[in-house]
Amino acid sequence: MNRIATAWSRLALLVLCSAAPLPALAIFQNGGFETNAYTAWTLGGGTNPGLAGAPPFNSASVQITPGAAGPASIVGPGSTDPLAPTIQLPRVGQFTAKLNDEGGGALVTTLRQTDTVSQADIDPADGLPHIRFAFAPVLDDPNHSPAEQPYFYVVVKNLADNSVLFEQFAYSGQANVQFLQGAGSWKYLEFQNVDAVLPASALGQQVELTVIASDCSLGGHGGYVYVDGFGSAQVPPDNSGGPQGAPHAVPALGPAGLGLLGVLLALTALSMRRWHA
Ligand SMILES: [Ca+2]
Repeated sequence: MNRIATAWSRLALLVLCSAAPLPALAIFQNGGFETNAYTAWTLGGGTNPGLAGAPPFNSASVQITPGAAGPASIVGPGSTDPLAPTIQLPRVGQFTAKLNDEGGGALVTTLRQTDTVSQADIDPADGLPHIRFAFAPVLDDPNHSPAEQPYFYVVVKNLADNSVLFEQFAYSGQANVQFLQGAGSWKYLEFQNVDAVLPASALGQQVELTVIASDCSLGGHGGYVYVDGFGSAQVPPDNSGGPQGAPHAVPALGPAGLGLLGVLLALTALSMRRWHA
């Protein structure tokens, strides 16, 4: 009887072990905000005491004084932005997240989600995991000192060692970012597609994505950022009916003015070097 029982448990174990693994889900739940809510995301924030140090700013520059979270909303079909009239809303699908708002108060809004990088996040084109999304910052430009300006920041950290895998930063009016002129003193960028290539070692690791949108630190000027399409797949073309997949949202990427993406790629390369040295 014992031998039969053992045989049965071995068979059961064999069946269990040979069962096909569950297909891994691509990174980030509700990455497109299509629940018309911040389901699966954590909103937070506080107030902005000003950035630490001098440009170029990075994760060490970001300071948040604990307090109530800044505003956040979701924009839906038919939305327009009078401060940034050429932004196409919503960006992907029916809904797009809007972190922070037009008002001042030195408020900071943070958006965060932790997830595990899986095989489903590997792009067959290069065999590496990717995190992709689209963002469009709309920031008042009161011409304060750089550390006092409204800003946008996004970072992907590996939670195992808190290393920065990817980061992007821009403050309002930053000279090497090709901001468009919005209404009044507002500046903005049309949606930019971001493709963050993670190292192969990120596979199986927990990563934390954080997006921050901050007012100016002096309290009088607002700033916000639209974000959408978080995941590992290519961000689909927008709803503008324009050329499909054309990088029309990215301001001129000439070698003399690489602008935001050039700076950010350099920042990324720097952080990779720093953390993988
Ligand atoms: Ca969406």
